[in-house]
Amino acid sequence: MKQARPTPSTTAGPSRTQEALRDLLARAIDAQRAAAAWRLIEDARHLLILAHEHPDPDALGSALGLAHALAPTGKHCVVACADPVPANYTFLPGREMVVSEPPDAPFDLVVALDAGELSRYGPLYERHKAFFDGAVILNLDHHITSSGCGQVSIIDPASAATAELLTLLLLNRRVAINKDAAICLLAGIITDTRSFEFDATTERTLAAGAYLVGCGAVPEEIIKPMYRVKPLAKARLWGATLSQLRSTADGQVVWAALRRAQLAATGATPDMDDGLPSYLMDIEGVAIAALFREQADGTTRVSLRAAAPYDAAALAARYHGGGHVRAAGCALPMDIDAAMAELVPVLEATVAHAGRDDAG
Ligand SMILES: [Mn+2]
Repeated sequence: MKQARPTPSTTAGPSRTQEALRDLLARAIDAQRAAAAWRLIEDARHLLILAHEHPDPDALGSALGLAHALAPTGKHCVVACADPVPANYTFLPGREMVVSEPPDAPFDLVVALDAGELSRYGPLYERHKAFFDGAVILNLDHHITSSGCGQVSIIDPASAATAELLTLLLLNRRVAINKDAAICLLAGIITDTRSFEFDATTERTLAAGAYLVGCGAVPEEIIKPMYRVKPLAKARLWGATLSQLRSTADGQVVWAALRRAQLAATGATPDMDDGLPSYLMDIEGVAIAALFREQADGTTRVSLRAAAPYDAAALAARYHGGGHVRAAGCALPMDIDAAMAELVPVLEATVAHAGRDDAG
């Protein structure tokens, strides 16, 4: 037997849950800082809304979400980004309105989103430095390292995404979040938390997500194109690579080789290994994972992943590479078989030493 699901009311206004979430989220932002931000927005008619260069869905979703929410209030919004919208961001309504070169309009406010330094807006900033350096700027971001680049800057590291912060800001002013705005904002939250998985996810993040779902955004319509849909060639490439997967040290070290012949045979492009190192790392019992990629010039690139207590960056540094403790990479000036013969014993020795230390 199945429990009947409550059918959402379509005629009445927001549900009690929506109202409760709205009030909770509206109060979750510092009132004075929100008021300062709204003073800038209310004084402006023509807004230039910026997403940082090499945009992710949080940058673009925040920019488009703000534009969708402000459009009904009579504001003229142009969304700009130095780089084009990635082709797989099909879930972002209004992505076709993002420009790489702003029109010659009398902008009276720049809203800079998801980065706290103007240089992060890339060539767009470089080309119009004089304009941006003289512009009134509202800066919203959630990166703890951001210095802030606006007359008003709200840098809120407690937000898992700029889109979360923006949701609070809009609700603080009781600005209606229409369906298109909700989809864009939810896309920012979902992708910056990898579907609410990363530890930046808080109760408030989920509450903002819940509110946006209540506004008509559907998580699956973001998650599926972003994380699950893949080209056939990519599936074949992964299959070819994974079928040759090797392991040692009782499965604590795994590695795979991605050869150029596999790319040719599967019709895949080199970027289609994206996600494969993490996939290796998620194999049960794995402490260190390596993906060896044969390069056109006969050298080999290696992506390394490590679980605590191992340090991928330190391992990569031995070969003049770098990165983070959990994920790093290096390039070896030798062919792929020589690179595996060189590096795999090092990885094996790394876990073996740790094993001895445990025993000792
Ligand atoms: Mn972000």
